[in-house]
Amino acid sequence: MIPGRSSFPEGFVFGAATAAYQIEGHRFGGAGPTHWDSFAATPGNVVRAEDGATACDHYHRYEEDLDLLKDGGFDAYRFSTSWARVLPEGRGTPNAEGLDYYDRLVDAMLERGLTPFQTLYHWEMPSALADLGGWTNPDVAHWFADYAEVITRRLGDRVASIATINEPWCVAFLSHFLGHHAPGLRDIRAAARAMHHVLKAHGTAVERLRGMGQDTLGIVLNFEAAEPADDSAGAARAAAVQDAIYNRWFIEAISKGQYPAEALEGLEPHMPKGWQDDMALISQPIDFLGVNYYTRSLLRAAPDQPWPSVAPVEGPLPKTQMGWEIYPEGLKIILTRLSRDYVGELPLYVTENGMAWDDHLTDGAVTDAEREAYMAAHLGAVQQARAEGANMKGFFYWSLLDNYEWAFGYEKRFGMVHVDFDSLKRTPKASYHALSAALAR
Ligand code: PNW
Repeated sequence: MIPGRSSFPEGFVFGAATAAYQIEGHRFGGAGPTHWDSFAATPGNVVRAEDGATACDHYHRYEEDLDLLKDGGFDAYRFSTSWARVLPEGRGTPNAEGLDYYDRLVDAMLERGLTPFQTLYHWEMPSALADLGGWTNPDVAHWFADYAEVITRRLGDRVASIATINEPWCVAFLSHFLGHHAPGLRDIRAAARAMHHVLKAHGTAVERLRGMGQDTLGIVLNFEAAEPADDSAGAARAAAVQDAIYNRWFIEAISKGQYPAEALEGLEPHMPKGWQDDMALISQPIDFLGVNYYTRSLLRAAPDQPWPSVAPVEGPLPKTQMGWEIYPEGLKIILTRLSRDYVGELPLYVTENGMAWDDHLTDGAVTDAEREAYMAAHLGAVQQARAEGANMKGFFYWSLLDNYEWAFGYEKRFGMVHVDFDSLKRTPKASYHALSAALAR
C-alpha cells in the first residue's frame, strides 16, 4: 500500500513531472527546430524514428491535464519550458506565442491550486545553437543564461521553484560520449567539454536569476546506485569509476567546487583550458537539489574497451519495461549519502521516480498493480531517508502522462495516466487512483 499523506511531514509536496518536448507537441505554436527533431529523423537513433512533433498535444490540452492533477489531490506540477519555443533561433527575438502559452500554463496551475516547479532545460537544444556546437561551445553558458532571463522575466513572478538543467549527466555524457541521445556523438573531447559547459551554464544562469531577485534556484541531477557485479578488484574499480562519472561529477562540482579524480583521470586531457577558473561560479549556493532516481547499475571491468573501461552487467532483480532493475533500497542509499556527504540540510526533492510498464487499456481501464507497488516501495525509501536525516521536501512521480520516451519513442509507458497516441485520449490508470487515495489519507 502507498504510504498516506499523513505519514509525511506537514508541507511535504506531492506532484507529478513532465518535460516540454516529451508532451507538448513541438510543431504547435511557433517553436523552433531542436536537435531532437534532427536526431530522431536520422535512421537508427530512435525506435520507429518517432519525434515530439505532436507528442501528447499537451499544448492544446493542458487544462485537461492540469485538471487530472487537481482532481487527484496533487500539490504541485513539475514542468519544463522549451528553449526553442521561447527563442526559436536559440537567441534573438522571442516567440510571443510561446511566451503567451507558458503564461497561460502557469496561470492555469495557479487557478487550480497547483504549485509550479519549473525546469529551464529538459533537453531540446535549439538547432541554430546545436549547429554551432551546442553544449561543446563555451558560449553556451551565456546563451543559456540569456534564455533563462527571457523566460524568467515572463514567469518569474509566479513560479515557486526554478531548476536550471535536468540531468546534466544525460545532457553531457549520455549524449556526447555514449551517443544514445541527441546530438548522438561518441567523442570524448565533446563529452569532456559538455560535462563542464553544462555546469558552467548552470552557474551562469543561477548568478543571472539571483540578480533578478529569484530565491528558489536549484538543479536536477540523476543518480543511480553503482555497484560492483562481483567481488573482484576489477568490478570494485569499475563501480567506483561509474560512480564518479555518473553520481559524483555534478554534485561534487556544485557542493565542493571540485571534480572527482576517478573521472578527471579520463576527461581532464580533453577539458576546455582554464576550467579551474569556473569552479567558484559552478559551486555558488543553491536553494534546493532535485534528485531523479530509477534504478541501480552493476558494473564489471572491461579492460579491452577504451576509458572508462567499464561495462554494465544484467542484474538479477525484477525489471521494468525499460529493463531497469527495481531497487528502492538504492533511493534510500542515494538520499542519505547526499545529505551526509554533500548537501547537509539543503532541501531535497525527488523530482523524478517512476517505472515504464507494458500497460494495456482493457475495457476502458489500465490495471497496473506493478506501478502501484513501485510507488509504495520508493515512497517508503523516501521515508527511511528522512528518518536517517535527509531533509526531504517533496516527491514527483515520473510521469503524469505516457509520453515521448526519447530514443524509445512512444513504446515505453511511464505515465500514471494512459495516452492513446491515435486519439490522444487520456485514461487515468489504477496507479493514479491509488496514489490519489494515498494523498487523501
Ligand atoms: C530521465 N540513463 O531520463 C529523464 O529526465 C526523463 O525525461 C525520462 O523520460 C525519464 O528519465 C525516463 O527515462 C533518463 O540511461 C534517461 O541512465 C536515461 C538514463 C537516465 C535517465
